[in-house]
Amino acid sequence: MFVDEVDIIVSGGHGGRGCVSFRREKYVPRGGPNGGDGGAGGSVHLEASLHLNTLVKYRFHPEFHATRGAHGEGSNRTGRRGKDLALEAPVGTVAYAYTPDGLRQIADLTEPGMRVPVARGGRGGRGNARFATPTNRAPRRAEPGEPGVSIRLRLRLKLLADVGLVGYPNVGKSTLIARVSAARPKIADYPFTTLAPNLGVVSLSDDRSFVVADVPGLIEGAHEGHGLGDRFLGHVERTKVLVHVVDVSGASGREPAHDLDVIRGELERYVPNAETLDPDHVPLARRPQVVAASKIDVLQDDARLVALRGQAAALGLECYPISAVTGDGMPELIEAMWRYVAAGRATALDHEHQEMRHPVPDP
Ligand SMILES: Nc1nc2c(ncn2[C@@H]2O[C@H](COP(=O)(O)OP(=O)(O)OP(=O)(O)O)[C@@H](O)[C@H]2O)c(=O)[nH]1
Ligand SMILES: [Mg+2]
Repeated sequence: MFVDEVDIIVSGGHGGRGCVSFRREKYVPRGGPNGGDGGAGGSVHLEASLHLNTLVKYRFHPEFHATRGAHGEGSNRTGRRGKDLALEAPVGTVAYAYTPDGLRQIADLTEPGMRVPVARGGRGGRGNARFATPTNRAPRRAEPGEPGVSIRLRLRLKLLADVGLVGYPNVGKSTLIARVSAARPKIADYPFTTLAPNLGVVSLSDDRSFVVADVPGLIEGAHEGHGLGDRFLGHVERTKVLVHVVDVSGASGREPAHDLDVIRGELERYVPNAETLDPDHVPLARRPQVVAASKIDVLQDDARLVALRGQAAALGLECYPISAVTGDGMPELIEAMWRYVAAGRATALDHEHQEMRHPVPDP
């Protein structure tokens, strides 16, 4: 099951209690205090994993505690620290903390292996050895451990892809991603074959690679919940270019130029979740877009392709006729994708540099 949003509660472990104890040994009168400190509680971390692609494991098991620290002991023995707890989440997961003013982003797992603490364990209490002073050489005082931080988090998976494939169902989006990457999504001749997004890595050469996302098909009215709805568009929110895959073969019975309009209309009407929106979000309808006229190997009538080309040109969009089955036109489409990806990455870098030069002042 594909789950891309869950709420969980995470708690760091309680710190161990400090100990009250005195050294007692034959021939050592008034040995003095030797109560050790309690161990700190374990912390909860989120850890980005490439091996997961859904948050489903948190759906039915939403509470996590790191272990508590052990109590201090006599002979100045500090209690053992509680064990940290690492919660694995797919790369692309963003964590938000619930605050009185709404959700606040606290982690964005952009790289595999990235580990971010989300709930610290409590400090261990000090043992009585720490309270000895020249005037009180036998303190009977020790501290309790502190409780760990406990917070409620929203986890939201927002796939990290450079290119998003959008279009009606059955137009060949999954066939396209299977052709250009090692992804092997289910492909079949009926609508809504794909029920969850798929990612594929396209490698043109060592330093030219990018990630493509194939998302479930859209239909007219998706923004009102028709078909599978438009919620999967959340997974192309972080892409740099959208590729409209439009079937020009005539087999769908629809007009390709009209299909393009409908999908662009759905992009226009897509309302992202304001609470979990990236700060530099550009509305999907304003992202760079390219048209892939698909299934040209079984093109019945040239007029459909001509009409789609005209429509794309009128909108200022490049149009690439392709067949994901025979491979015709694919190299040109991939090169075009790369151009947009490279341009998008350059702009993103520029922004980072700007921010470094003009850092936002602390409030
Ligand atoms: N002849 C031909 N058939 C194609 C081409 N691309 C895809 N198909 C066929 O079209 C059908 C649908 O392909 P998919 O890749 O599953 O389509 P999709 O867009 O992923 O569909 P959904 O997952 O339902 O949104 C399959 O039977 C494919 O074999 C193509 O370039 N030429
Ligand atoms: Mg598909």
